Amino acid sequence: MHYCKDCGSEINSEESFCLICKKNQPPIAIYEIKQPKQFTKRKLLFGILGLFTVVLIFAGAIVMLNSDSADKNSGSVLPNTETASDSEPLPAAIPTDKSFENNRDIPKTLELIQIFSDFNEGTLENLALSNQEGEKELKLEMAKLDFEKNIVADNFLSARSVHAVDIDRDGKIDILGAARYSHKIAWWKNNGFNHDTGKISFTEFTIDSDFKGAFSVHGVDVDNDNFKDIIGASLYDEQIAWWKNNQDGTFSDKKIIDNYFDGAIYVYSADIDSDGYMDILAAGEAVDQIAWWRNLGDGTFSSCLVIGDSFVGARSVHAADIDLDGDLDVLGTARFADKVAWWENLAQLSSCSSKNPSE
Ligand SMILES: [Ca+2]
Ligand SMILES: [Ca+2]
Ligand SMILES: [Ca+2]
Ligand SMILES: [Ca+2]
Repeated sequence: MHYCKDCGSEINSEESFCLICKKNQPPIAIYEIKQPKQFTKRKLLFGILGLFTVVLIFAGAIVMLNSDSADKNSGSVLPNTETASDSEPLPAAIPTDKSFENNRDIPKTLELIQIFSDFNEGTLENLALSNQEGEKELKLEMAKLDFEKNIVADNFLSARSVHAVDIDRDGKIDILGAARYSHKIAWWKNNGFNHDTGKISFTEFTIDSDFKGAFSVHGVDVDNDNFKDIIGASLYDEQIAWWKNNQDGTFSDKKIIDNYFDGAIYVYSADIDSDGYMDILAAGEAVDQIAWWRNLGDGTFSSCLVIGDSFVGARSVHAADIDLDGDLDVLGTARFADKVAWWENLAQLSSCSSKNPSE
């Protein structure tokens, strides 16, 4: 539809002549009256669904907020780290599941990012842990691993062997020693901590001062009276012997187990035959043997029983169940053969070397 620019009258859309003004008039405007916007069925459907979705989201948000509020007031005894501090602002994004993999806004638990240790003169100085931001640091001072020397005896000539057992059953560990050139077997009673000196004090008691070339000592309850007795090896006298604990801090005279075990240099004890009595084991450096003496239970022992022969320069002996079959096997070292060996306990042992006159 056209309109005359002078009188505003309608002009036929097919023409430009105004019937009122009687002259040609270009239209001053062209108005196009648009129809009211109509929704097609598809657009209407999407619109309804969209509105419904918005309503659902809004309703869901309200439910979540109510649920969160209910949890706060539920009286649950379980810790809730998210709500523990009401005064603190909540994180901007609260995760809806347990996956925090991509959410770097969530505070992380303490992470080990650095462990360093500084071994300085045998001392482990520090173990440090810190979180990722370095905000917290935990330092653990480790116990120093130093040792301080304390002299127990300073005139124990050619001291060769030491063992620690509670001789007098006072709950404090005492010390046994063997001195080759002093020919002595002795024990030092542990007197406990001395507040004046700041140290533990000991008192020496001689058990035997004529055990020639005393080379090895060991404390073991030979006669099952619950007091530790003493066994020893004499290199010069070639003896294996024991001293009974009289239960009053004194010991019996020497009791010979073997009077001729050539090069007796090391003594040890274990229940080799599992009869409840501690047997005696020894290394003979000159006879090149590892041997044992069965404890007969009445303070006496069997004759020497060889475990390892031709073990040149037998120097030490020990016992342990190496093959885990329930019995104690025997281990030994040979000084001149440069060997370490163990012998399986087969309960088939031969007697000692013919060098032993007791055989
Ligand atoms: Ca003691
Ligand atoms: Ca005893
Ligand atoms: Ca035994
Ligand atoms: Ca075994």
